[in-house]
Amino acid sequence: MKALITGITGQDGYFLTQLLLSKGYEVYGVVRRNSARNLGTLQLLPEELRKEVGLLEGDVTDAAFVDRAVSQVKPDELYHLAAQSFVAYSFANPSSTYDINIGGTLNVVNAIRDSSPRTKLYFAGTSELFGKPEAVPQNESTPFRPRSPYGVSKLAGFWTVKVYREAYNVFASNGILFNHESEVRGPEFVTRKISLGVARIAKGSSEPLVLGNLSAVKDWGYAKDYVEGMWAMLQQEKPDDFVLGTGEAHTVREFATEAFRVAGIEIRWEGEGLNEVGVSGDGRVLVRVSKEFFRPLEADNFLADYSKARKVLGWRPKTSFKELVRIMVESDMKRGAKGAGVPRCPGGEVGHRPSGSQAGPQGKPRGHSRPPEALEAPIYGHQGLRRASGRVQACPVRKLRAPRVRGLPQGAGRDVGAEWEGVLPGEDKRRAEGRALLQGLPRPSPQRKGGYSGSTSRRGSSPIWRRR
Ligand code: NAP
Ligand code: F7E
Repeated sequence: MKALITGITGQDGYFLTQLLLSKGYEVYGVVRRNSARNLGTLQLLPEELRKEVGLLEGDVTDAAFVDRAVSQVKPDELYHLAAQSFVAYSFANPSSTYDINIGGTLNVVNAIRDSSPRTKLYFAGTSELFGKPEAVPQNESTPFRPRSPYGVSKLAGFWTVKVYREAYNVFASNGILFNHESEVRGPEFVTRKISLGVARIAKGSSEPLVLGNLSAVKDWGYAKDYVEGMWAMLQQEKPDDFVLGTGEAHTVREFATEAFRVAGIEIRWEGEGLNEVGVSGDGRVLVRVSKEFFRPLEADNFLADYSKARKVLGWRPKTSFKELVRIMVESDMKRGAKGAGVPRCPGGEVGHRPSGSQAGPQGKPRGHSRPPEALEAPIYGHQGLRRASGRVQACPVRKLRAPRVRGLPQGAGRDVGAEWEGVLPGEDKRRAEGRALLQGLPRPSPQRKGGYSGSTSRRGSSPIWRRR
C-alpha cells in the first residue's frame, strides 16, 4: 500500500507517518522548501524511520505540482493534512489561509479526480466548523457556524470534498477532529505553550506564563490516538464524515492547573478577567493574562459526540486528559533538563510559524512583547531545529518494522549526495529521489559517480541538471 501525506512535517504528520510505516505502507510526504531546508517534525523521527519516507518538494497551492505528485505516486491513500492551521494567525492573514486551505484542497481533489481516481482521500476537517455551537455535544449533524477565517476555509474544504465525493464518485472522507495535542505540538498552540512555560518555571524561571482567554472550553485529546481514526476512515467500504474527540471538555485554566500539578506546583486562581492570576502556594504569580492573546472572535464550548466513529470505525480515544497533560509536561521537562541538546528559538517568539510566515504571537507582527518561554521553546519546523540538528533528541517511539521503500535506496537521505548521479550538491538524496520522480528523471544512482553533465569548476560550482 502506498500513502501520500501532505502536511507530513506537522504534528499529525509525525504520528501518521509512524502509524503507516508500522503497517508496512510505502510513505511519501510533501515538504515545502524553506531557507533552512529543515523537515519539521520529520526531523524528530528516528533515522531508521525517516530514511524510509519519500519526499516530494512542493507546495499544495501549486496545482501543477500537486497533480504531478498524485499522478506519479498514485497513492492508495492520500492524507491531506497540509494547512495554515493556527486560528489566531488566520485573523491576521485570512488571504494566505484561504489560498492554502481552500486552494490547496481544491488542487488535491482535482488531482485525484483527473489523475488517480482510485486514491482514497482523508481531509482534515475540524471542530472549528462548529464555531459557536448550536448544540452541546457536537456530532456530524450539528450545524456549522465557523467563527474564524480558518473555520471558514475548512468549511469550504469540507464541502469541496463532499461535492467531489458525490459528483465524481471519488472516495473522499472528512474527519471533523476536535483539538488534539502532543509533545510535538507547535509551540504557538495553547497546550504546548503551557507545557513549555511550566517546564521553564519548574526549572527556576521567575517569569510568569502569559495567556489569553482562560475560560475557553475545548475538548482536548492525544494526537497519536487521532491518526488511528484517520486511517480507519479510509479502511471503510464507503466514504463518510466522522467526528473524533474525547467527549470531555476542559478550560484553558484547568489545563494550566493540571500542567503545574504534574510539575509538582499547586496553583490557585485569584482576580477576574485581565486581572486574573495563577499563584503558587508560596505566593509567586506564575500565570498572567494579556489582551494580546485574545481573538477577535472565540470559538468554544466544544464537546465531541464521537458515537458514530465508535460504532462504525471501532475508534475511541485511549489517552485521558490527565495523561495527555502529563505526557506533554514531562516531555518538555526532560527536554529542558538536557540543556544544550534542546533546540532554541533563535530570538523568535512563540507563535513564529515555520517557513515564511511573518507573524508573531496570535498572528501579530513581530516586535510585540515576547512571552518568556519563547526564548526556551524547542521550535519544530523552524530554523532553530536546523541549527541544533544532530543534537536533537528524537522522541521515543516503539521499535517499528521499517520496510524498505521501493524506489528509495537504503540509506537515502543520510548524507549529501555530491557523489551520486542525479543528486545536486547540497541536496538530500530523498529530496533528489522525489524530484526525479516528479520530473520523470532516472532515479539517483550510487553506481556512477560525478554524473552531472556540464562542467563543474574546481571550486565545485555550477552543476547542470541533465534530462535524460
Ligand atoms: P500543523 O502542525 O500546523 O501542520 C501543518 C502542516 O501543513 C505542516 O506540515 C506544514 O508545513 C504544512 N503546510 C502548510 N502550508 C502548506 C503549503 N502551502 N504546502 C504544503 N504544506 C503546507 O497541523 P496539525 O496539528 O498537524 O494538523 C494537521 C491538519 O489537521 C491541519 O489541516 C489542521 O488544520 C487539521 N486539524 C488539526 C487539529 C488539531 O487539533 N491538531 C484539529 C482539527 C483539524 P511546514 O512545516 O512547512 O509549515
Ligand atoms: O487555542 C485559548 C484560545 O491556539 C485553544 C488548531 O489545531 O484546534 C486548534 O485551534 C484555545 C482558544 O487552538 C491562549 O483563545 C488562551 O480558545 O491552542 P489554540 P485552537 O484555536 O483551538 C482546532 C480544532 C484546529 O482545527 C486548529 O487547527 O486557547 N487561549 N490563551 C490561547 N490560545 C493560544 N494559542 N495562546 C494563548 O496564549
